[in-house]
Amino acid sequence: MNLIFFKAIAGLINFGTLYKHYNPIPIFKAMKYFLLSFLLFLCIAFRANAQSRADTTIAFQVSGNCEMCKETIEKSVDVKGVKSAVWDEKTHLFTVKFNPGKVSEDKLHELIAESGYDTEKKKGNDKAYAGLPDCCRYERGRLPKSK
Ligand SMILES: [Cu+2]
Repeated sequence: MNLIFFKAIAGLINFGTLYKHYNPIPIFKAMKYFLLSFLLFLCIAFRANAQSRADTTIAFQVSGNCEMCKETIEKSVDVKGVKSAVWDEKTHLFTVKFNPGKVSEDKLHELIAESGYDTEKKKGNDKAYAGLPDCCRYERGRLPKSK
């Protein structure tokens, strides 16, 4: 947003300077063109902004066993930008809705791994895994697939 305002101000200053030197068209016409192009610019800028802030939903595998795992996994991604997070005990599929402008996909993997659980991309933290209750000691080494 700062850049947008900087550009808008720079545009205003440029306009004034140019107008003094060339005076090619009546001032009202010039103002109209300037305002129109400025509005158009704002529209484009806001649209680009809105698009980058749209929520997205992804799903990936996270190891785990039970209801308690579900709680730990889902709570681990309770950060700004995450709208919903559901881990399925049977399929081990973790479905998360989040805002990519506020939190990255990699960060989500990181957070889950920190809580002791393996994800498709990141191995769970060993210390955190050792601290899990017995029922939650899932079989390790099945994930991550990509490494
Ligand atoms: Cu568990």
